[in-house]
Amino acid sequence: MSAVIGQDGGHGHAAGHGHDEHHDHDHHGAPHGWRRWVFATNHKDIGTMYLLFSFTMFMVGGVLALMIRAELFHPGLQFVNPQLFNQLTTMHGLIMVFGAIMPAFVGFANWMVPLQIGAPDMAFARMNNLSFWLLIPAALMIVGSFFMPGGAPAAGWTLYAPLTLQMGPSMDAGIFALHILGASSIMGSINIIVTILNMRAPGMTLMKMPLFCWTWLITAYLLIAVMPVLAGAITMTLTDRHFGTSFFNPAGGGDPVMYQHIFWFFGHPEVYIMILPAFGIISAIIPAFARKRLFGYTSMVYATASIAILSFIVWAHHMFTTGMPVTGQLFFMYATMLIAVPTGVKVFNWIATMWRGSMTFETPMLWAVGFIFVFTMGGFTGLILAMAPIDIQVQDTYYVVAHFHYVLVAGSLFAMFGGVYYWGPKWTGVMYNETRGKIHFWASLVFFNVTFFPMHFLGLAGMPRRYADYPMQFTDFNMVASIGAFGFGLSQVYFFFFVVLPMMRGKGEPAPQQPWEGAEGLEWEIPSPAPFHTFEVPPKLNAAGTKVLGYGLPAHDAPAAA
Ligand code: HAS
Ligand code: CU
Repeated sequence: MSAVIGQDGGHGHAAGHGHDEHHDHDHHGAPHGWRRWVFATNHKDIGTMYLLFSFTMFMVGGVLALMIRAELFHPGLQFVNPQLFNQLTTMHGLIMVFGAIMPAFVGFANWMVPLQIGAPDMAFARMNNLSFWLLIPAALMIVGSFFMPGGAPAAGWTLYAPLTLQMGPSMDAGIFALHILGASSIMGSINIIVTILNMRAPGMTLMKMPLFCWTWLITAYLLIAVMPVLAGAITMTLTDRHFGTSFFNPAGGGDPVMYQHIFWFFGHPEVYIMILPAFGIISAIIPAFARKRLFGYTSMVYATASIAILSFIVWAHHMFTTGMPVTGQLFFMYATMLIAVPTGVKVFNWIATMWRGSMTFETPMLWAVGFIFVFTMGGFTGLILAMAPIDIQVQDTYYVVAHFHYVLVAGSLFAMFGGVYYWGPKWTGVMYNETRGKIHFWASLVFFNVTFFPMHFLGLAGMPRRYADYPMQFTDFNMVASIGAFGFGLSQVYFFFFVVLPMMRGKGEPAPQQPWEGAEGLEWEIPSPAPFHTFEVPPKLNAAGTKVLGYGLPAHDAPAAA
């Protein structure tokens, strides 16, 4: 981020910002001081802020997780009381989903979408600024809710009724924060859609666009479709709490199961909102280090769209134990299993891309290959949960906890780490230390599995989730999981101090314009670090849309000579 943190003030030489013989090199550089960030309208700066914000929230959510694991290290209550434990699990989920994973992917989109399509910035630069700065009050309200009377909300990240109707004022703060986060997400999504549809460089057709942009285009539509559904669910919760309605309050004839239907109609697409951009990052990394073009590009696009469309008809696989009729169970079971097909297409295409490639395993590739193994494992347990007779046995046990951490931590998060190592040299202008990157990867992979693999067996043995205590027979695997969790947490502290900070401070080998010889795409056609302004004049592209042949509008588009 040195280029955009002001070291060279974005005065990187002109090659990347569309200079031609008439374009002078002395364009205005990055503004200095706090104004640069508070009034940021540059997609790279806003991307940087999103990424740093989400890493901070990842650390906060991680501390809550370590408090949970400390308590669960041994049976009995040692550190927290059950009420605080319920607050910890609720806030860990809310912070990781809405504070860490979703903003991180918006950060990647801000940095990479304009660069990958040859656009000078996002379409609505000021709305982009607002999308980011809304996160701060929302985060302060969510984290601050621990210190409100009655403590933080303790109804699960799903904010289930009728529990939410019994919570203190922090529930209202949580609802307000989620409304703000939803508004931020919707604005971010509108920005991404308009940028991709309206601002691609001439010749960059949709079917030539990098898959990362495709996954985000589809994710953005998902977000716009489902964030209002969440807003509806939590607004009805608010009116039940304060305005005498009884949507979900059984005491007034309301139905808590209706809340679950509305929440999961949002909630399941939401989990795909957290994985589709990850698929896009993996689809960028694997071809680069296999030195082969992505296998089945078109089928990848259609598979992504299929996953998104199917995600609207599977929501009740989270509700198999709510007394659903068998016909309902059968429908949601088969519809959910169907999703394995397009997801499988993606996994097979990544494997086919690597097949007979000339592969090297620099750190980004380690994360990508690690992702395929552990995400697929999480996908398979998802399929197992999709089978109602099995789910009825393990619903609300640690088996579910294992599943979603394999797809979210080893899925979404591993892909993000891969993306930071892959695009970080372009963002900061320096290379990370390869040895340290490999230490971070292997420590994370090992400790992740030590933490969450035992949870499959705890769940199969019947250990319920969201309990502060458990009977003696679950002790061993909980101890193993807690040790793994602290190892995983320390691995991320290592990542921050030994990989992220040095890169942000420009400490490392200078990054060449093209650090990865097999990588293709417009982001590798500009200098490292990326100059403050890029593609101010539309680039002329090669047929594949991966190389810049020159700058300037195509003859027929050039404005008529004065
Ligand atoms: Fe999930 C619960 C089912 C993917 C996240 N999931 C959760 C929760 C979260 C979450 C956060 O059906 C807990 C929420 C809470 O707090 O209660 N999930 C699936 C299925 C998939 C899936 C079928 N989940 C994700 C992703 C997530 C995520 C991605 C976040 C990033 N999940 C469930 C179910 C529950 C659930 C139940 C409720 C459990 C309960 O009781 O509460 C699929 O998208 C996975 C597809 C991927 C694969 C692997 C790759 C495919 C390959 C092709 C070969 C496939 C074969 C199988 C051979 C399947 C390699 C083909 C078989 C066929 C039948 C076609
Ligand atoms: Cu689901």
